Amino acid sequence: MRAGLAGVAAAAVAVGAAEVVAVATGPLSAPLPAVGGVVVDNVPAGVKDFGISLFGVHDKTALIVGTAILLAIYAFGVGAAAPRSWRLSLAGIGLFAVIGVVAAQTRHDASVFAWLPTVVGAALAVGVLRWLLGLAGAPPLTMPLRELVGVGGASRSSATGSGPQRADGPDHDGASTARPSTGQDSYDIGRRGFVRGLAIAVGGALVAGFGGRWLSSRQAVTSARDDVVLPAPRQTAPPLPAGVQVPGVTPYVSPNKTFYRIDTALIPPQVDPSTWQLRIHGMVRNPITITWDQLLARPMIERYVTLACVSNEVGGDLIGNALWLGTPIRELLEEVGPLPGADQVVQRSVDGWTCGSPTSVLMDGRDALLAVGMNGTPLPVNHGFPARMVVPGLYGYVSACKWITEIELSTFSAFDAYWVPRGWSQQGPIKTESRIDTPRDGKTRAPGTVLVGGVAWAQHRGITKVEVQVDDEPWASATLAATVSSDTWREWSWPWQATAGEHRLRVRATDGTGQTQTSTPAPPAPDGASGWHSISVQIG
Ligand SMILES: Nc1nc2c(c(=O)[nH]1)N[C@H]1C(S)=C(S)[C@@H](COP(=O)(O)O)O[C@H]1N2
Ligand SMILES: [Mo]
Repeated sequence: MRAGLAGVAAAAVAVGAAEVVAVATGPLSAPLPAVGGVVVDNVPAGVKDFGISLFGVHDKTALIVGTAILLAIYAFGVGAAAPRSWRLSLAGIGLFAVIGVVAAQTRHDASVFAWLPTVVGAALAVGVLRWLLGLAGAPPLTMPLRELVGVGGASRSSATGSGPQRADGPDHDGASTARPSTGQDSYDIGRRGFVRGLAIAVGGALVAGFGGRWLSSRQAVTSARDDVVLPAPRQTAPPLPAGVQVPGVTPYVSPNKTFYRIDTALIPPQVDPSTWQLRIHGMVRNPITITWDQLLARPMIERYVTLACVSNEVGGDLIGNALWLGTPIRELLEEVGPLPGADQVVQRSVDGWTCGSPTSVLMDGRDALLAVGMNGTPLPVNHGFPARMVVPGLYGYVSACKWITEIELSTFSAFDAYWVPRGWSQQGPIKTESRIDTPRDGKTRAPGTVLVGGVAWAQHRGITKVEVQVDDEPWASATLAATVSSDTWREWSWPWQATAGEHRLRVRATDGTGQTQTSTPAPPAPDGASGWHSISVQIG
């Protein structure tokens, strides 16, 4: 048991120390985020509710916690093996190191020093494990340090051990305070000394881990972002008309702080605008590269656009509406001149993530933006600072590249973007959908007039009708709230004369092309959920 705990503490030290080293080598070079990133990119398509879903904030926490638990279990085994076979423990730590190094070194754009955090962490783990085992009163380890690094004779010393190992103990213990004592008393003080040692190791690991992560985040681009002065738009967005908002319904404009977030980045990329570049190349007549200053000098427009995630379930909240400031992507594309046949615009993020939009959609006159501002501020780091794409009418996974650094004109037959081999379709136009926000599912209301309300969206086609049905009654037309354009969602309301009892409410929307949203339920994969949102409400 104690040896197992010592293993867990040693692993904690490894992970914590690695975070400190990663302050210099980049946060993604630390083993936990590196391995987590490899897992994110390699979950097989078809692993239900995981591989086939796009990553939200909760998935990430679950992934990191899950990876940490697996590591703890593994480390317990590595520690527990030590008293019987130190060699086996070393092999276990070695395997941890190999996995961490390979993961870190194969991440997109990994630095040549990406291996360093894991190696330092693993080396410390060896020292900490030996030290704690000594404190636990374990018999001296059967292998001296010299042998561990591959020099000196491999002596199979007995479990009671002999002088040399003990003698070299303090050298690599790393802790001079609680050095192991030999002899009879070691077992007596072993227990208390061990608990103290364990506390020191775990405490040190936590301080190192969180301290390292904190230092990394201080190197973040927050101050560069604070310094950004957004240019004035050539065209400001039309002012919000009165009555865009229905009481009790989701805010028409989603605040940055609560705007949904979906991406594969375990740690959001920190992109310094002063070194940022956007390269537009591929099947074009005239490839160009623009800098941040050049981007800001381009004509900017301001538009409300509602972004939606293909993973959004019917009734779900992976959708938000913001005021974006950006330069029309069409003008940039006209400048580079796509060659005939270049039907896909591939967008690549600094972390290697890709998505692809139809060239025709980006050129058809809609307000597709290379955006730098969101609701009056520079893009938040989580939402793609310094620059991202926003395309009305396409799901985010095929159009909304955050931390964008490259645009490559290509073809759909030549290139599959990130989510395509993972089971999602190449084309992702947003489906016409609607949602009931008030009352909430399962709520109780008094009989009489109950205001039913929600949102409906069919970006770039617009919403022309929303209908509500109570139980099996005929569909009733809801009142559509004001809106600024067909590129945003639209709120709606319907005064319901509610009678006592349990009722089911359903909603359906009709878009600007006259199409009513399908009643046929479909899951999010491969190209977006469909079906009518329904809730049940208790009256009386
Ligand atoms: N670099 C990068 N951009 C990305 C993603 C990603 O994983 N990496 N996810 C996309 C998906 S699936 C969606 S729905 C939108 C979400 O944008 P938001 O997080 O700003 O709401 O970003 C898109 N852009
Ligand atoms: Mo998404």
